[in-house]
Amino acid sequence: MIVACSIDRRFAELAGVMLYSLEKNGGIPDAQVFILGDGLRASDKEMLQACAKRKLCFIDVEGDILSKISGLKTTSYWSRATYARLYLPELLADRHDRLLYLDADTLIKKSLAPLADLSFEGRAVAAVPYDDPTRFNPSLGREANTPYFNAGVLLVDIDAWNAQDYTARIARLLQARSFDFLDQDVLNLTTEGNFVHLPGHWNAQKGWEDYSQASIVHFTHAKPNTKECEHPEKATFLEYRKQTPWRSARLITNRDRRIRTLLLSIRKKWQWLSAFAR
Ligand SMILES: [Mn+2]
Repeated sequence: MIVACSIDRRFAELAGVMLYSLEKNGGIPDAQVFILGDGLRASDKEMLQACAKRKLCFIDVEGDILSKISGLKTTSYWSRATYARLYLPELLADRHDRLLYLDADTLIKKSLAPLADLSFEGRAVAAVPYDDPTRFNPSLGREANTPYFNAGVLLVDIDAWNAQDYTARIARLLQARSFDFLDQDVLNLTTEGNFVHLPGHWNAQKGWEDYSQASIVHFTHAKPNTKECEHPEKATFLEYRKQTPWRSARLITNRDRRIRTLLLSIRKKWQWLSAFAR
């Protein structure tokens, strides 16, 4: 099994703690771990590597991948890193393996080994469906009860994905229109409700009743490195964080985040302008 996470600098801290939790509790020491990074500095990569026991494989979002996604709409929430991950199964086509995509805002609490054995039943992806898909489907112009999954924990059968040309279908959708839940909407449209339904403990989101039963906790709302987060698993996050280079990082406030996002967008515009001038 291959594990992958796609981030820009703002998510390095969360990704670092996620990686630490993966090493501590994930139980898949032989899995190769890819970090798709948009604008990560050498120092970010060193800090991320310090969270892991195994050697991480960094892929920079540039060149070929970047040319595929440049021109697509990005916002402070939907970064280029979000798009880049959609190209991973194509990039790893020769691996004939399964790919576990994890959001940076997840925490691994129990062994992931069962996911390495799970049967895809001929489908290309496995994910945790929302109890109520009706809030997502209408804007996608499809039947309200079509199963719809959260894309923060996504298991992909690389061969089946490529056999069904998902990457090309995704690229066409992204060019054709905009979406409320970008990559998640696009992934759901592409699979057309035809995915393996994983039990909720593989992606325990806000409102999950008992986090001691969760295999993967997903901080879908306030992030655990922020002041305002009141998530029951924030304490676990902070405990794990003590074992990473972010051990003494300050908890982020709303104001910090606005400033960071602004600086990042200025930097990106600057890069774009200077590329254009060349
Ligand atoms: Mn997430």
